Parts: sequence; C-alpha cells; structure tokens
Amino acid sequence: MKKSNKPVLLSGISPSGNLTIGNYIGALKNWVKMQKEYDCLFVLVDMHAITVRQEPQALRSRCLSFIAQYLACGIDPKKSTLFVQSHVKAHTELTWILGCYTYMGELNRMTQFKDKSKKHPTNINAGLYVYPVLMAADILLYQTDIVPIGDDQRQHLEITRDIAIRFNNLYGKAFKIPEPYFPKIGARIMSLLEPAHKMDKSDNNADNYIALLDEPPTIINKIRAAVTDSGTEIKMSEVKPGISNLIAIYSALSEKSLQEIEEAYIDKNYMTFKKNLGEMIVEKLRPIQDEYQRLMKNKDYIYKILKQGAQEATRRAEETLKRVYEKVGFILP
Ligand code: ATP
Ligand code: LTN
Repeated sequence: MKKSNKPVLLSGISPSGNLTIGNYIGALKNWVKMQKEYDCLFVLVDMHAITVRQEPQALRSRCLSFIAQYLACGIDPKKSTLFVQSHVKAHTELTWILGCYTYMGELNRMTQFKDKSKKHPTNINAGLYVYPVLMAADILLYQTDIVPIGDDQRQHLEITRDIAIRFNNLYGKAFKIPEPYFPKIGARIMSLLEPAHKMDKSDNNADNYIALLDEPPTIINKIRAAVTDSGTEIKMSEVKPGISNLIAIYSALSEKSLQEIEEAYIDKNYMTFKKNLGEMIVEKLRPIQDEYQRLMKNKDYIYKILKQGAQEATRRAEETLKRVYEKVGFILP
C-alpha cells in the first residue's frame, strides 16, 4: 500500500567513487525538488556497486557517507523513503524472476556493460551483465510512475519497460510501466579535462570532476584547469564542448538560463568566467558540506533513518513480490 495518492518516484545512486556535481545536477538536485509532488523512494544501490571490485571497509564507510550527503543535499526522510538496496531482500528475489524474462540479446546491447567491461577487462563478471535486471527490479517492485535519471541511464530504463511489458502481457498486470524523467539542463555534465566524456564519479583522475565534498581551493583550482576551447567567446556551441559544459554547470547551479549567462559574459574572458564559476560552486556547496559534517557526527540518527526506510520499503516491495510469485505459479508459503 502506498503512503499517499501521489505518483511514485524512485531513483538510485551506486556507492562507488565520490558523489560529484554531475550526480547532484543530474539526479540529487531534482530529487529534492520533486519530494513535494511525488511519493519518493531513494535507494543506495550497494548491490550494483559490487559489480566492480570494492574494498569492503571503504564500501561500508562510503555507504554511510553517501546517505549523509543525500540528507545534506535536502532529502527529507519525513517526506521520502530513503534506504539501502541490500536491506530489502525483495530486490534480489525479483531480479531472479525478471532474469528469466530478459533475453541475452537485450543485455548484449547495453552500452554501460560494454563501457565497464572495457574499463575492467579482468573482471567482466555475470553481475555486471545482469546489472540492468537488478535495476529493473529496483524500479518495478514499487509500482513506480517516474524515474529521474541522467542521460546515461536511458537504455536501462527502456529495458526495464520492455521487461515489465513482456511480463504483464504474459500474466496480466503485475507492474506499472515507469516513465523516465531527464533534467532539462544538466542531464549529462561532462568531464572537466575530457569534455567528450561524461563526468564520472568513479573516474581515476579526480581532476575530471568536482566532488560534493571537495575543499574550496580544490574546487577553484579544478575549474581553473578545466579544458576550454580555442576562441574567447562564452557561448554554448556544439564545437566548443569545454566552455559549453561549464556554462551548463553554471546554469544548473545558479538557476539562470543559458542565455542570461551568455549575455552577462558577452564582453568577459574565460578567466573571469571560470573564477566566478568556481566561487559560485563553492558557495552552493558550502551549506551542503556544513550539514554533512554535522550529520556525520550523529551516525545513530543516520542508522535510524535507514532502519525506518528499510521497513517501509520492505512492506511495499513484498506486496509486488507476492503478486509476481502468484502469477508465475509458485505455491505461496
Ligand atoms: P559510476 O561510474 O560509479 O557508476 P556515475 O557517475 O555514472 O558513477 P551513478 O551512480 O551511475 O554515477 O549515477 C547516479 C545518478 O547520477 C544517475 O541518475 C545518473 O544518470 C546521474 N549522473 C551520473 N553522472 C552524471 C553526469 N555526468 N551528468 C548528469 N547526471 C549524471
Ligand atoms: N544504474 C543506475 C543506478 C540505479 C538506479 C536504479 C537509478 C540503480 N537502480 C533505479 C534509477 C532507478 C546508475 O545511475 N548507474
């Protein structure tokens, strides 16, 4: 049973690397805004994280740190359900079932699988391959209406819909068919030094991203060193991916339109723009970082939120799982 009549929103982030302003702009910032209108579930997908080798102690502390960063960004546990994927067993249980309704041909097409296989050639494991099925289970368990994600997750949402439609066609309606939601600006924030690639929180080179917890001087230096293109104009252009990316970051964080920014910097140079952008990011992140430090001093509070979140999510997920077990023909215990 749902908490309210609001449409259900679900999204997830995996506890790998460092949360970046790419994750903030593409995901977290929108989650915070959408909490009012939607019945939200936010999940830290730790089981997705182990598709890439993780150091156990580091993973455990990163999970706690990510939850504190979500809360510091404005996720409100009174409005939303915040939980850890491995705390709700229905996620792996539904993954098995959905795996039996997913074709290898479909999984072979996933670009994230191809990219991650290239990046970790000695660890192309079966978990990495069925990653999209686990993501489909995350979403379908909660009868989700809308999934806010960055552009890189488009294909995973499509396969989720395909699996749900296939299952519903076979057995009658078991799942709501979810819709993706992409931010208008910032659905794909690019790397600072390699603007042809997306900003990635697991990038080996930390100069490619701004982490939410970066110190002010680090932020200023990273923006100063960001690749800009030849020419002097501060203007969005397909042939100027470096400066276009910085303008998009400015716009997404300041809530100013791209045009307003271009007009404000019409007679200014790259150096001035970068200096202002660096300072603006520092100011935007300061309250988040302060709140983060406060929360990390009170870990019992964080554990309490996670316990409540897991209970609520389990209750809801079990309803869907039971329906699915009935439909496929299992005897219920
Ligand atoms: P990893 O390589 O560790 O998986 P990631 O940066 O791709 O890291 P995810 O956990 O996969 O991060 O993504 C969490 C959310 O942030 C997703 O909704 C994703 O689409 C969004 N996101 C990730 N990177 C960006 C980006 N550069 N721009 C906009 N949104 C992004
Ligand atoms: N694969 C996603 C993270 C993720 C997710 C989800 C996002 C796992 N489960 C469910 C939305 C809904 C990623 O961003 N890499």
